[in-house]
Amino acid sequence: MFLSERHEAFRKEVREFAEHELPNLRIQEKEEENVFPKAAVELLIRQGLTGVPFPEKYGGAGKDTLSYCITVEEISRVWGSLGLTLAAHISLGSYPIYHFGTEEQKQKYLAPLARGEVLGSFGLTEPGAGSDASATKTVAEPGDGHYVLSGSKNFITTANYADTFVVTAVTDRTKGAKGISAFIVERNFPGFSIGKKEDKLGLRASDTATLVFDNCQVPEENLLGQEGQGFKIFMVTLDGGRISIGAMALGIAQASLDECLEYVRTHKLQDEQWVQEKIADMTARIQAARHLVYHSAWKKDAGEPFGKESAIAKYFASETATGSASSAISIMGLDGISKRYPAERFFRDAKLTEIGEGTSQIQKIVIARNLFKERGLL
Ligand code: COS
Repeated sequence: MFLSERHEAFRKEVREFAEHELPNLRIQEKEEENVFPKAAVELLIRQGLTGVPFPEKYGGAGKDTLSYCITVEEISRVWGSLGLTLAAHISLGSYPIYHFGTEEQKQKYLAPLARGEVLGSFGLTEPGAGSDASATKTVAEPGDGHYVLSGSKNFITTANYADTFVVTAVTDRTKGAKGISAFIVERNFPGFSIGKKEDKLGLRASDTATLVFDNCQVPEENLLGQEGQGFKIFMVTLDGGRISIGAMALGIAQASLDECLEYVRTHKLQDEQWVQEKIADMTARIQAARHLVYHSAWKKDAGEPFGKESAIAKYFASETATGSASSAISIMGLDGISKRYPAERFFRDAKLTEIGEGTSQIQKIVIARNLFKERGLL
């Protein structure tokens, strides 16, 4: 895909930052020890990457979605956990406030998020509401000037380190998806706490934990959008978020290929036809995935519907990431599974991209439903 000089220059800048600054932070150790990369987040803030796609008047960098994709791709190429932390902060923790928030909410919450003064998080998933996102059990009862939230959310990215949480809760049980509302919750609201931290297969330095609402008092003015609009707000947010998971998958896939090429060079495997076949396959799929991810970003920036394209991009890029990471290990043999090389980390990290922000199966539902709607079948 043809990128403008401006985008190429931005990629160069982010790549140099990621390649030179991040490896000093002992990535492998942090991953093994399950430790959140605070120092790396500080570097993202210093580099001005915490609000890439938001206007400058809200503390952002005023760039487009394509630049944001490039950012997540290049960071994830070096450190998947940091790429995920950034993607969750921007696409999930900040974007719904930017798109659906009042001017007051944007000034109060979005600006500090975009400037990196605080981190954002997003609470949708519950023990009984994963793929079936409208099965939310967390409730929000209206009180005197506030709502009272009760329930819990699980597998929430950056739960222990975020200050602002955008969450869903049921305000009217009789209305199904249309009875769900969205709220902005601050970490220090009474009745809100963080529960169990997950110990994960991959992306171990990214923080994942449970949110607990025990009669949590949320001021009325922290309702995001209108009552009953929460499910749509979250679906629209996920349409955009899936572009960034596609970009993250692309970064991991590219990292696997780059690692493999270095191994082929040092082990003189260039003449092996089976190696050529695997490398060719990885290269073709990565190139196709890159076109799909950038195309969905371009559609979003052009103001066109992009939900089908982002689902296609996420589906294809995430399966490309797991496939590339697996092929890299096959080429490297036992070295591929050794902790002496990062290939095994890419393999473990890639799997989340097929699951988070909607599994591959969910992406296929979204793709088919959108297509049916376009063709008048639904
Ligand atoms: N944009 C705007 N509105 C949307 C939408 C979107 N992308 N997707 C759904 N809606 C609307 C529908 O139009 C419908 O409203 P109307 O009744 O006014 O037409 C309403 O939301 C309900 O939609 P639908 O009937 O399609 O909902 P389903 O319960 O069938 O769920 C899926 C649809 C499966 C696509 C949804 O539950 C989903 O995305 N699940 C995966 C959730 C996920 O990604 N979780 C990851 C964890 S968060 S990191």
